[in-house]
This record gives sequence, C-alpha cells and structure tokens, in this order.
Amino acid sequence: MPSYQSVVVLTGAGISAESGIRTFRASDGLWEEHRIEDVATPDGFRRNPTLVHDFYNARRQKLLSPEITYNAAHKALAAFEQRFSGQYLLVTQNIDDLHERAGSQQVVHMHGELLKSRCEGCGEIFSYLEDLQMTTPCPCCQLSGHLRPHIVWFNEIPLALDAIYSALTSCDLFVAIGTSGNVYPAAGFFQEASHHGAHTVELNLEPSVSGSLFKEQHYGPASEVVPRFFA
Ligand code: BV8
Repeated sequence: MPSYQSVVVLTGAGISAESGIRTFRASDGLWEEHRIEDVATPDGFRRNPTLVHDFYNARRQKLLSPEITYNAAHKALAAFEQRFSGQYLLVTQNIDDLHERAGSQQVVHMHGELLKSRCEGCGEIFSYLEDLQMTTPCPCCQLSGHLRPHIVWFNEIPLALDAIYSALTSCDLFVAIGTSGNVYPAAGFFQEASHHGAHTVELNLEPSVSGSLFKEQHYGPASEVVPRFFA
C-alpha cells in the first residue's frame, strides 16, 4: 500500500455481512421484509412506535447473540489504525458495534448506534441493550413514552457531518467498503474526497451504484479484499 498522510474509510452493511448481520438491499435484505417508510423514518415511528421498536429490538438482540462477532475485515481496519501514523477517520453507516469489538478506536457512526437509545424528553443518550418499549422509562428523567433508538432515520440529518466533511477535504486516500452507494449524503463522500485530490478506492462484493467512478476497485468478500488492501 503506497504511503498516505490522511485516510478516510467509509463502511456500509457489506462489511458486517460475513459476520451474520443482514444487509439492506440484497435479495434477503432488510428492506425486502419491511418498508423503509414504516420502520426507518420519524413518521413511521409516530404512526406505529411498537412496530419500529420491534424492528430494532430484533436487530439489537441478534447483534448481541453469541454467534455474532467481528470478521477479518473489521480486524484489518483496526490493525491499520493501530500502525498508521497519519490522520485516520473511520466513518460507518452501520449501527452495529463490530468495528469497536475488533479494536477500532475512532469510529464515527453517522447513522447512529443500535446499542444506544435516547430520550426525546430530556435529550439523554445512553447505552441500552434491552428491548425498548413505549412504556420503558428514561433512566435519566424517569419519563415513559419518550425513548427511541439512537439511530438516524431517513429524512433525519446524519451525525458528525462537519467532522466528516472536514476529513474528506483533507484526505489523500478515501476507501469505501461494503456499501451500495444508494444512501446520501454518504454516497457522495467519495466525490467530495476526489474533488480535493484524494485517491478513491471501492472494496465491495460487486460494483456499487458509482463503482466505476472510483479510481481503483477490488471486488470480493470484505474478509478477503480488505485485509489484502490494508496489508
Ligand atoms: C438526509 C439507519 C438531509 C437505519 C440508515 C433522492 C435522491 C438522493 C437522496 C435522497 C432522495 N430522497 C431522499 C434522500 C435522502 C435520503 C436518501 O439517501 N435516500 C435514498 C434511499 C434515496 N437520505 C437521508 O434521508 C439521510 N438524511 O439526507 O438528511 C440532510 C443531509 C445532509 C445535510 C443536511 C440535511 C439519512 C439517511 C440515513 C438513513 N438511515 N440507517 C437502520 O440502519 O435501520 S441508512 C441505511 O442504508 C443503513 O444505515 C445502511 O448502512 C445504509 C446504506 O446501505 P448500505 O450500507 O450501502 O447497505 P446495502 O444493503 O445497500 O449495500 C450493501 C453492500 O455491501 C452492497 O453493495 C453489497 O454488494 C455489499 N456486500 C454484501 N456482502 C458483502 C458486501 N461487500 C463485501 N463483502 C461482503 N461479504
């Protein structure tokens, strides 16, 4: 791998697929069983909070089940972060904690985190591993009916965008891993980095929507292509 000064990595559901976490747009993907409008929008939550809590409770318990663990792709990124002396930022669209379990230190969850919840009453964000119900009281203000998953739904503004765009304008390498390039603003990050002179690389099972626009591509399972690229 040539020497770079500043690296931004963007990951999507594909990096966790080999860990047993379902992606969204594959034939067995999450959006095949649920309408985005019903389970991943604020309007959907207002209409039927129980359906939305059930959707995320099932994904949270799956993530916490013993068979789910990080894979070689997560581990390769954590090892790279440990030995890389330049600026490094790992931005993930994923709401799982597999990057952290593999040892990644600085992880920006731009779409939030499945193992955190927040209270719309007092604004508190806290780690929460149990099933969330509408009757669950906030551990901070004790009010019920105000808790939601700490997750960015569609039509909500992603987290940490200022820090992400700042890193995109100054990086000399941008690598997208395991993302189909369907969801904005994440899908436009590679163009922002390229516009500021970065080399752009796509590591994916198959070409994403914008795959041909990256300067370099390597296709195959993340557990193979990611360790090879970051060796
Ligand atoms: C916003 C949390 C305003 C929930 C998620 C029209 C045009 C353009 C944009 C829009 C539009 N209409 C509306 C929008 C905006 C909208 C959007 O982009 N819609 C799309 C669908 C058209 N975006 C928003 O609403 C965002 N907010 O725009 O706010 C704003 C913005 C900036 C500044 C001010 C205001 C908020 C989007 C966040 C929504 N929340 N997640 C949850 O997880 O339940 S998004 C959801 O999709 C997940 O987070 C997921 O990560 C993300 C992206 O999907 P991918 O990760 O790419 O997963 P996918 O299944 O699609 O692909 C997997 C890939 O992996 C595939 O390519 C596959 O080949 C590959 N793969 C599979 N196995 C492997 C593999 N690769 C390697 N190895 C393997 N083994």
